[in-house]
Amino acid sequence: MGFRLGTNLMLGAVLVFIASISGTSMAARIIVGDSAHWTFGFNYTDWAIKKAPFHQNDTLVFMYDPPNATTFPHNVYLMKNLRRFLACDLKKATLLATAVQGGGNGFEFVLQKRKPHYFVCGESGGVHCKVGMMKFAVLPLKRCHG
Ligand SMILES: *[C@@H]1O[C@H](CO)[C@@H](O)[C@H](O)[C@H]1NC(C)=O
Ligand SMILES: *[C@@H]1O[C@H](CO)[C@@H](O)[C@H](O)[C@H]1NC(C)=O
Ligand SMILES: *[C@@H]1O[C@H](CO)[C@@H](O)[C@H](O)[C@H]1NC(C)=O
Ligand SMILES: [Cu+2]
Repeated sequence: MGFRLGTNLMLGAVLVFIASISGTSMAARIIVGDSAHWTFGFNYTDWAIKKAPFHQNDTLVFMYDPPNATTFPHNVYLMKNLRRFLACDLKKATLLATAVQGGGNGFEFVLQKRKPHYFVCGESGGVHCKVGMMKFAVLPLKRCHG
């Protein structure tokens, strides 16, 4: 069995988002990881907690260089449910962006639905998710106008 790094914290992060109530009127373009971009070993749970709340129609931008001889490949998956997210189990996960789609201006994902979204990097059979902390949950909130 693999690591179960930060399982309770992941759940905690989800609850923090559910508890949040607030809103702004403009959809935001949010670079995942800010200047760290989408990379192995950055704590995306911590990042997401500090970045919350997210809102419906905000755009997440995943930036990662295409793989070459000296860099690791990354990708972006949307996990099926919380249980699979916590376990870094890629079964039935949806591939959103391949290893080459994070280049240039990055891969953009619009948070259209007000439901939990579980993002992970699926590289190395879940190792980037389990060991590299490349996983975070987002619950977009309703945007309040005025
Ligand atoms: C990642 O961030 C969370 C939330 O701030 C923190 O509780 C956790 O200890 C961090 N994980 C590691 C491995 O540092
Ligand atoms: C989100 O964007 C879509 C398409 O631009 C728009 O139809 C919808 O009203 C927007 N929803 C919110 C809550 O802003
Ligand atoms: C691999 O990609 C990195 C990041 O884009 C770049 O800094 C490096 O020069 C590249 N290495 C090679 C051998 O192309
Ligand atoms: Cu990765």
